Amino acid sequence: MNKIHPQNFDAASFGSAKSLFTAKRGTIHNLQSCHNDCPACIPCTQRCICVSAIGLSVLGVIAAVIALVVTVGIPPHTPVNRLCVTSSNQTGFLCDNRESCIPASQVCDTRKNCANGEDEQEALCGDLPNSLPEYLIFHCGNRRFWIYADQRCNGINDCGDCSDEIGTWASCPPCGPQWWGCTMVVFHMYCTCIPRHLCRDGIQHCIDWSDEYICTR
Ligand SMILES: [Ca+2]
Ligand SMILES: [Ca+2]
Repeated sequence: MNKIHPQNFDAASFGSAKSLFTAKRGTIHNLQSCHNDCPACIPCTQRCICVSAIGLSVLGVIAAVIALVVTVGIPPHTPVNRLCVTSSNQTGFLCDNRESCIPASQVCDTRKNCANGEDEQEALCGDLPNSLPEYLIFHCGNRRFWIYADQRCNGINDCGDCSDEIGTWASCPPCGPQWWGCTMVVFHMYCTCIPRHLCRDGIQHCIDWSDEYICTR
């Protein structure tokens, strides 16, 4: 015997109604949760609350960054390569502002020569000379000693053995017009060139006395 089914019964509709009921229950639950989390946010769903919260957070961060930039200014970018040449043609260190080029010997001398003091930062000065970039250093003939790169070929015997002035590695040019060339000097401060203002000053600087008998200021 065939069973008689209700003529107006539709399984799909039943499923939809069940889904709708479930969805409505979920909506009610979400609204309650929404109300609990944010009483001022009615009507909205839980998703709206989450999206709104994230949106507000992002806007807050953006506003804070803008306020910081306006107040403090745009922070300078650290130069990738700090090697530079000073106005006096010396090897130098480029500051964060990318404009100031300080002589190598002003790095890690305990004075802040760059505006932000980046020439005295721990990363550079913590383990001298190993913590310094190689371009800031000149290794003397005696490898136990080192000087700053701008002390090479400056006329002064910084290494103590003149390897920074007359050594092969120094490769210095001949004495400039403000200097007088000796074959060898008496005092240890200079190597082969002495400042011309020391010529004929009554004190022997060159071994051959040329600074007192030949040199002219
Ligand atoms: Ca310094
Ligand atoms: Ca020197």
